[in-house]
Amino acid sequence: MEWWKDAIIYQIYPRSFQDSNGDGIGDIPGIISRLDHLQELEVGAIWLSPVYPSPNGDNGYDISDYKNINPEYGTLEDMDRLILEAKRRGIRILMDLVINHTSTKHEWFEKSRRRIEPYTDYYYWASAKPDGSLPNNWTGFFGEDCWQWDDVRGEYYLHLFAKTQADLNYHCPKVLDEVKDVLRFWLDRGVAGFRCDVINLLWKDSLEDGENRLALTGLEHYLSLPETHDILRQLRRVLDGYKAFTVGETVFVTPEMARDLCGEGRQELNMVFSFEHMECDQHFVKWLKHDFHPKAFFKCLIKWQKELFWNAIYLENHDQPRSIPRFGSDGWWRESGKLLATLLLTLRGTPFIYQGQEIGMVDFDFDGVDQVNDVESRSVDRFLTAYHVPEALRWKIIARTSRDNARTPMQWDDGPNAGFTMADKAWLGVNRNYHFVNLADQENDPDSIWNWYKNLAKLRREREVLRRGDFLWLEATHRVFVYRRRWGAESVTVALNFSDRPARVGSRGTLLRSNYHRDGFDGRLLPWEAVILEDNGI
Ligand code: ISL
Ligand code: CA
Repeated sequence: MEWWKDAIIYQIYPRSFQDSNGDGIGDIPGIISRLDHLQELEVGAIWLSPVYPSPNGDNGYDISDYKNINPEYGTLEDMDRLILEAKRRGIRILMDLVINHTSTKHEWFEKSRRRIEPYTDYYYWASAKPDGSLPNNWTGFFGEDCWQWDDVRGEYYLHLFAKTQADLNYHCPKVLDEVKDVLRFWLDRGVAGFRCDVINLLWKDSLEDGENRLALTGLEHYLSLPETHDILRQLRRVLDGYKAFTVGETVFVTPEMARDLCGEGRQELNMVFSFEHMECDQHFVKWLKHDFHPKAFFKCLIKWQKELFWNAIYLENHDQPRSIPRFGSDGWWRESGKLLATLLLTLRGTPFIYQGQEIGMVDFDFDGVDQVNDVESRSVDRFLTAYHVPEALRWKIIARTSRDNARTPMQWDDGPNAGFTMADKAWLGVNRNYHFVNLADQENDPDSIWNWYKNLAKLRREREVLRRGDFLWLEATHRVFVYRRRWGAESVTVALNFSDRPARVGSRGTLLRSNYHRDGFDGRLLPWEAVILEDNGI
């Protein structure tokens, strides 16, 4: 079986993981110094959010040089050392491949805006409509329009994300050659594969107006088009030479679209990050949240478990608020943190743990938008201000949805700045709760969230059924989720109580794990209890 079907993958947001030189910014030597932590968690691979040179308009998702390392994070030699030191611990490195767009500071863009060949058509350039309005009516991912005027070129360029992120034009064949070259550059250095940023948006079929939508007008002109599949198959040919792995970040995908992107035999991606389960607490767009209803969440997970043979499983990443306040309960922090860990590590697919999740980190404790760095949050704040939304409401919306909720520095211990940096101040505010949410404390506490993650990682390694077994749901009510994993003669049932009240389930069996101290299981679950049962005689 492919290594990635057995592995747990850990996502690092380098800026916030570990600072080694006291400038307040996480870096590669810092990551190297923490590899033992990841080895203890039995991590098989690390997905590194971008570490390339970048003016940080979107913290690395705006790349200005694909073949180098951001000096804030270190050097190419540091990167080589990271690959080597990780390998010594049985850990592979996955790079973030951001090829829908580059930074407007990239040399390609600088040349394209000056019409220097062969770069002239590397981006989507267009002039205003005859009436002087923008080239089309599309709207961007960060809540604003997606055309920016460039004085040098005398045209507009397309940017589906921030205006410093110009979309690459794959109608120009040279662009794909460049990307293949980037792949080879990193694969030759020993990386095991890539997480591919917004990979289902690469191809824009035309720049015509889109049908008006509440958000993302124009989507039908670029969402998972056949030419994008062609591009992925071409990239796969390069990747196959190295037996490399890819997981695609794919926005707005249905299970059917996902199967076309990562189904066996498609020769495209190995798995995708889908978003549907992350959208079940929102109306239309992520900024309009409603209460979390566990049942809708369970139904969505069931649908994806059934419809896809294998996929990426995740509850957190650098774009999403933390999972405990969102799907669990602050009041039952420890119990619900362990329950969510149980869900993540017992569904079928490859689990992704996001830094800090393994110690139950929660959302930021900022007081106002001036403490927020996230380009998306700032853009949304401008958008809401333009619509005269009062400040208090703006802050409420942003505090609940900001991507910075997941980007505060990793909480290693209860020393200054949580052990993240020796600087007086970290680049982004450290959560003041680090005095009681930190790794060092949890290492000494057998009942900690950290020890629960470790324990489940071990169970997953020991029990093939948890990795390969098929998935069958047994109960999915407004607060209880029960499912079974089966592999040959092995059968294990997982029962989760997503509520502050006791609950009952129909399943019985020999107790393998509970996030409470108990000897046996009679069908009664305590608040936020998670149990794993060995099924007898099924
Ligand atoms: O934040 C989001 C999820 O709610 C999305 O709108 C997000 O922008 C989208 O998932 C794409 O994300 C990826 O590409 C962006 C970058 O800002 C994100 O950090 C990255 O994960 C542009 O490169
Ligand atoms: Ca640093």
